[in-house]
Amino acid sequence: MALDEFKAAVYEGRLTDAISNVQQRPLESFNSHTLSIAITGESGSGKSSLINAMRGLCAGDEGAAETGMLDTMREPMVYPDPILPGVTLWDLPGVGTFYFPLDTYCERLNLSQYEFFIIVGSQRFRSDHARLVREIQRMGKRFYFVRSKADVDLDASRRQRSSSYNQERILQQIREDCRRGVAAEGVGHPQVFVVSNREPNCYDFPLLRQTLQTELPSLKRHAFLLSLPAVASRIVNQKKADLKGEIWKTALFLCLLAAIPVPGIAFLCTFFGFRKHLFQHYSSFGVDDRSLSALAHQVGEPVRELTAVMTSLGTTPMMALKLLLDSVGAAMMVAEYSWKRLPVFGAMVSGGVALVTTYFMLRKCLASVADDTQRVLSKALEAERENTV
Ligand SMILES: Nc1nc2c(ncn2[C@@H]2O[C@H](COP(=O)(O)OP(=O)(O)OP(=O)(O)O)[C@@H](O)[C@H]2O)c(=O)[nH]1
Ligand SMILES: [Mg+2]
Repeated sequence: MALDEFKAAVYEGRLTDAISNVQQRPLESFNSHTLSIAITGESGSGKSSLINAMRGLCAGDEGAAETGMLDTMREPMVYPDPILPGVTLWDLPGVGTFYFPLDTYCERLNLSQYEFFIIVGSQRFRSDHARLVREIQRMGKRFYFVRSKADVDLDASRRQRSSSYNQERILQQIREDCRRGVAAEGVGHPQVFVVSNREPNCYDFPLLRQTLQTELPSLKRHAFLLSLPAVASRIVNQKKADLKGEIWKTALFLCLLAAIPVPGIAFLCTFFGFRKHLFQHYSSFGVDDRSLSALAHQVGEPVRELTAVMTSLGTTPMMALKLLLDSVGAAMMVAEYSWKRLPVFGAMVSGGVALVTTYFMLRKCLASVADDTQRVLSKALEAERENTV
């Protein structure tokens, strides 16, 4: 229902309404949404074991993920979370193996299809982890970093210096190492959990479960926001297709203006006619100056942040003039030239040239304004996501 309202607002060029529709939705309303969580990380780090532990299962239990030292996993496997509603846990193959080298891992596993990530590492923070963090950040998605096998580190440390052994200090050192690594990739508040998949009641495991449960509505909202640019893109393209039918009429009108047999007046009429048409597009898609200011205000961004992503023809008269000179102007010169020599035939030919040229130019304008609308909306939605991190 809320999505229908969003779509209608985008179609009608009411971009502020589209955004406020999302802003006003209470967090609880996202409870019914789903969330696909990808568990990724280096091979053998304990991804499958983490999923088993989160589901309250042990290796070998019925329905448990396969674990072990052999690198046999080739396809992602999906498991439902038994407690968190709508959550699916995706067990991904390990990164950096013969079959899944780091360089092609993200594309081959199509990481963009997942909405949230848990990166699992069982050693120090490494370049593989950094690469995954960067990729997830690039997609505008969120993640937790889970450092597994804490029991192994604690055992080793206890054996090495039993007299000065301090469990909490060692756990803190591991947390700090991971936090430093994640933060170095530009993550503001790294969420790091040090766990043992063999002892799900110890260390940060209970906190991991609790944090995921508490943050679930906001993670679902974030995932929903991330899905909106694709929805908006479909709607804007639909509107573009619907408006295409009108273009012939406008082209014909502009060509009639261009045919006024007083050269200077013809040019001015065509110029202002064209400019008016361009402005109509900007305002019907909701990216005219006034609408952009309102939208920028609503998402708390300076308006230049929104206009910076607009690559289309611009709303300024000078831009309109340039376009006109590029296309209609050329056709009009043909018209004026042939008018003098072959009054009837020349006028028909040049009229046809002008009509076709103008038609394609107007189509280009429409496509550019539609593309701009998608970029502006994506930018506004990105700002909205960042506002609620
Ligand atoms: N001591 C200890 N061993 C663990 C822990 N987590 C996993 N293991 C062991 O590490 C080995 C690899 O665990 P998996 O869960 O299969 O690792 P994975 O990341 O799924 O491995 P791939 O799917 O091959 O990439 C298994 O022998 C697990 O029993 C842990 O927290 N502590
Ligand atoms: Mg596995």
